[in-house]
Amino acid sequence: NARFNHVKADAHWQRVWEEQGSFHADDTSAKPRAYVLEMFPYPSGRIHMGHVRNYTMGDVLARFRRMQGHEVLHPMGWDAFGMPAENAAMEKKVHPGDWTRANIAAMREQLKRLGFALDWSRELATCEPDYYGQEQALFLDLYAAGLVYRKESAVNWDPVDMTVLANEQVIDGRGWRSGALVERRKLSQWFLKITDFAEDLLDGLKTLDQWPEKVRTMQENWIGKSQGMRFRFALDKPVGDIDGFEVFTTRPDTMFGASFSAIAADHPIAQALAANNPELAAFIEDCKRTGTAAAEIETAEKKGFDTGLSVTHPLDPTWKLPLFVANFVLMEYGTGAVFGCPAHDQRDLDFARKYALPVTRVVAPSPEEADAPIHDEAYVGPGRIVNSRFLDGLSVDEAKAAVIARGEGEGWGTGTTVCRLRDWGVSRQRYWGTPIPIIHCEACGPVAVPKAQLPVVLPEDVSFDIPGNPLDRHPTWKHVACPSCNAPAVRETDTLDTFVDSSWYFIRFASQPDDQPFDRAIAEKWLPVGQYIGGVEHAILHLLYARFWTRALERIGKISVKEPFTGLFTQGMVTHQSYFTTDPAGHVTWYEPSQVVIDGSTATERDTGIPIKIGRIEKMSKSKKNTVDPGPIVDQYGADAVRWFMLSDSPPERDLEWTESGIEGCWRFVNRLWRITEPGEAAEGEDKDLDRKLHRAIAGIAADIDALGFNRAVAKLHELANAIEKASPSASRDAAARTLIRLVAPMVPHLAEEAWARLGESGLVADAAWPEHDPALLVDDEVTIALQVNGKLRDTLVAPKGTDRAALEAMAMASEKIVRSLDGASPKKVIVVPDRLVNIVV
Ligand code: ANZ
Ligand code: ZN
Repeated sequence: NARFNHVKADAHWQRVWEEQGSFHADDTSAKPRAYVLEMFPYPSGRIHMGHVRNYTMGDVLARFRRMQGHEVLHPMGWDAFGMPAENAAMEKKVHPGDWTRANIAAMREQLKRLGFALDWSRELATCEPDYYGQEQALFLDLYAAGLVYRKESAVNWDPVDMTVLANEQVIDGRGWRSGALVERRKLSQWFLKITDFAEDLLDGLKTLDQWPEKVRTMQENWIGKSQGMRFRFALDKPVGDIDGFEVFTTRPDTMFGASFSAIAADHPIAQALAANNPELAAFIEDCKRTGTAAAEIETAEKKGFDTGLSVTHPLDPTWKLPLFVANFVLMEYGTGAVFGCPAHDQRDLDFARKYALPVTRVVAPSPEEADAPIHDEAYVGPGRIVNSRFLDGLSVDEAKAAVIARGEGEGWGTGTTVCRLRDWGVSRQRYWGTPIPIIHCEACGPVAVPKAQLPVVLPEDVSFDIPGNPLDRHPTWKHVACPSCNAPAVRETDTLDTFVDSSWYFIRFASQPDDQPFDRAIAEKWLPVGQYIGGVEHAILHLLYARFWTRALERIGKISVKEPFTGLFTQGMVTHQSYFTTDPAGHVTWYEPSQVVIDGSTATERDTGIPIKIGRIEKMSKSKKNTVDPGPIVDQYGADAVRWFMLSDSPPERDLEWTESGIEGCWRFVNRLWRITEPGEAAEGEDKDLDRKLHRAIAGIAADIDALGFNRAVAKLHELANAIEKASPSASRDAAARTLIRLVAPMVPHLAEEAWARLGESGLVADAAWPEHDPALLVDDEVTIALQVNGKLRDTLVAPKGTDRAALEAMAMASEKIVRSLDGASPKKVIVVPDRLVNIVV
């Protein structure tokens, strides 16, 4: 009895919860609702410690809200489409569907063994037609509303594998599998009009006061709204019939620091010039090899081609600037053309140094630095304008306004805003994704698949023996009749970006009818998600796409929610020491923690005894082999010890280091809780000090869980457990031990149920109410208050120091002796002197 039998208890209570449907969310409940959601996992094969941490946090909150009397929706599902399944198909010759579903089954069992309070009746997997078919319906609704369109766009093309690569599959400009140099190709692809919502997505960020500041800033930067100016450069000689072009700048204040102008490789002027300039044509080809990602453009070497042409500076007709075609100017942004100011822009500076162009400072932090030379770093800080004629002495903002006013007055430029955000390209040339429900007809063009024909189901009989998209080469799947003219036509063989799948799963969790994506009324009862918890790696794309998709549905009248997640929390990572050896050639071999025996500060290989080096403490990852599989740990220590570990020590937003000694400590604490809550002979007598500690813990822990400060709650539980252990037998101690069970129930639910049952309490602790604290016990100092009627002392009461007038008056009125001496008379006036007396005048 001294030890908590986690093997028996875990299995038992998990079965009881399941049988009783304890965590089913009731759509029709009249209770206040709480929607607690953790980012659903990709079914990669096994649950990892990062998942365990994420889901434990959400679970504590979900269980706590239930105890507080909320109807809680806490669902789980699978983000089941994506490339790893196709890779597995290629490497292991297993069908992506079989691989994915087997992984889901294994991971579901692992999650169940952790005892999460999930409503499994709402489980969904995005790879099943009942999910993605509804997604196709939503896609068609957005298409009908003009929020989806098709456009030519560049992709990364692997010429050896003959396949399109995602940005993350391009490593140092080469295909990750083939090693071939990746090319840029243009393909017709589908886009969602997220840019239509750019302003609204920005405005919405201001309302998200329960999101980390950091995440809001990241989204803001990603949308990248900038104030600027567009103006025209006149060419000294026309190119064909083009005699000038527009540039976009966010720094019109630096106009007098200009030393060149540059256009993108696919700018019409560059294209026209290349027609009879093979050298330029070759340069343009070369530019295509730099990837499309912004990060790549930042780091790539800045290269240009001098066209020999020049443009006229709009503020001085005698001033000519050379015109380059440059690899760092993008056609997709602004106007695809810039003026370069090397002193105040790093890319321009790198470029100017390479091509020996002038560098003139026009912004100085102080008057003394007006002519301070610029070395390797452009000056991007604040200051006043220098070397700039009529702008000299103005601040940056004043100078911007002055140049815009001049340009608008003289008709060569206008002030504007632009966003860096691009429309969302959702086409993927992949098999394992949601088929895009479009049919291409030669006569009719792209035609929506009629809703009655949804879902467009993926064919099962596909092969991955040769590279490319299996949907494209499937013998029959794509050949269909045109829905509008009945002529032979072909299906779209692209599938949707998996970020589309995760853009609305939280709505489908709230309501999942068979015949439509969701029932509006029911979905709106649950949404928005009150608390969303996940990794910061999703801070930009997933959250932005989900916010967009929800707004798009709102715009077309499907739902009246705009912000899907009111509260967001991004948790830290689980880390572990890493272990390695290096051979004489410097080659590193990593060792799994289970292969290593540690003794003090030295480590050896378990089997061979060879010395091993102890590496850094870093994020658990397969490549460093420093992962710890939760499965065997749960077997050994039980779900509660693992959950407790996940909540202890580190603040939840920080990294948490997994250690063997740490989990052992947790296991010991779970056993201590088991002993503390052991029923005994009922004791008598008050222990005011313990009462006070208990009530402070109740209030403090509730506040901590509310604020997701799990480690603080854990610390308070440790303190309380200590206090109970030290206390002599008393009624207070019995009550505290009993209450402790409810306080730990969200964190260590199996132990709590077992202890609750052992005490003979009825029902489940999962269904019990969160204990109420007595505010009077939260303050140390108590004072005795005199209760008077017409100035005569009739009673006294003990109240916490600082109790307010209204509360004192209420307490006085509740005194039996006062009621008796009032004898039905109604008070004319009540005088309250806080901490002293209440005098009732009749
Ligand atoms: C002149 C200048 C001077 C600029 C200076 C910056 C600093 P953000 O703020 O990120 O939006 N730019 C404009 N269009 C571009 C394109 N298609 N490809 C590459 N660069 C482009 O960046 C706006 C700035 O990026 C613009 O302001 C322009 O350079 C450049 F001291 O104009 B700037
Ligand atoms: Zn047709």
